[in-house]
Amino acid sequence: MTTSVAITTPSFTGLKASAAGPSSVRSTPVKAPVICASARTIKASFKELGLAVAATAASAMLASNAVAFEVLLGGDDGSLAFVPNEFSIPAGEKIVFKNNAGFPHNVIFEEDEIPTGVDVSKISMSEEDLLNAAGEVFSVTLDAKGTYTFYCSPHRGAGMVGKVTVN
Ligand SMILES: [Cu+2]
Repeated sequence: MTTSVAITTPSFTGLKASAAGPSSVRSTPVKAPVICASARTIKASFKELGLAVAATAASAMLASNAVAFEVLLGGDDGSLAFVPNEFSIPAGEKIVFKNNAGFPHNVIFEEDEIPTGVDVSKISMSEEDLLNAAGEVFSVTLDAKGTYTFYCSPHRGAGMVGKVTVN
């Protein structure tokens, strides 16, 4: 479900504009569908963007259900990890895994560590499938409530594992 409303989801450009001066933020429309490009939470981004924009974006997002939770693949410090590696989201909210550093990465859910009835192949990348370039994303929406464990197959041994709780 999308909307014709131009969703002013924060982007890197938007955040920079915001730092430069609040007046320029309003004129930074970002076309839908948009994922939050920042590693920060939406809430944190709103804080930076200012209340006026936040209110507009929030209502547009609620109306369009365009909220996405971003998880970075590889930490800025070079760690082979999901950032964050443990988080909670509402059922139906999109998770966007984004290649950040130390790639290639992928995202595989543990077959026996996801809610009963969920088809692991429908929410995972395949083992051979890899995100090779910076900024590449894998998105998944989890509808069943419960706890899910996932890992990156190239870096599982290095501890690149994560856990999401869907409420
Ligand atoms: Cu990895």
